[in-house]
Amino acid sequence: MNNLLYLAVALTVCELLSAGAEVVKPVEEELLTDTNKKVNELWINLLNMKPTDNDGIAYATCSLSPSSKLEPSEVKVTGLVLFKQVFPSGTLEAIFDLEGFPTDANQSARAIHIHTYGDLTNGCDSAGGHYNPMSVDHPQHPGDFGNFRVRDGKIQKFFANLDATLFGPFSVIGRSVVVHKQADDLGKGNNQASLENGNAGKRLACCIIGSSSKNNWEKYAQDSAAPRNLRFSRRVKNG
Ligand SMILES: [Cu+2]
Ligand SMILES: [Zn+2]
Repeated sequence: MNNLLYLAVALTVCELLSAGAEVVKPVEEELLTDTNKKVNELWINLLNMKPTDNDGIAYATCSLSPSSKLEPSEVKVTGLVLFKQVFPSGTLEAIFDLEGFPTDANQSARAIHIHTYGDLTNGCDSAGGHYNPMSVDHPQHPGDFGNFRVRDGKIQKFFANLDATLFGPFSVIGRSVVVHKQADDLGKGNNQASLENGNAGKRLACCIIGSSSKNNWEKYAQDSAAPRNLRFSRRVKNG
């Protein structure tokens, strides 16, 4: 009789334990999922990463004007630089569409960079040096776009894979794009300035990079006047 009683008690305890386990497990899982979600949200908010519009795609527009510090005899460069990047790890795409350069052949290539400040109160001169969040030498800065060839007074270029980003703590939104009078020596000039700015000379034109809707980008993607290699890349993508 005693043995039967022990068995009954043991069975009841087992049942209670397993019932308890069934109750505890989902609660623990829910807690974990909840904690994960909260930590993720915290990171996203902290880094201000997730764009809330455009289906997670960030767009930026920079509308170039000639530097107010230029001599009257200098060329007046205007135009647009457009950026597009898909959240969170897509590479940065950019369209450069600039005009106002001399139209004669044998033009020097022109350097274009992202500079630190979106401050143009003293023309392009108040934009600071190259944006350099990792304290590295030129031309390893995220906005070292290199040299651009001038054709018929214009620069038109599409890039699909740039190093700069529109997301996170190193976003270039609010910083500036500067177009220079000369070519970039790409760090090979054998002096300190070469490792800071590529000796690209006077700042001809600049703009502040601002968040934008997709309108400008989409207009270009459909426009026959879009940079030649953008049209080419579209043809390739569309198959
Ligand atoms: Cu520059
Ligand atoms: Zn640089």
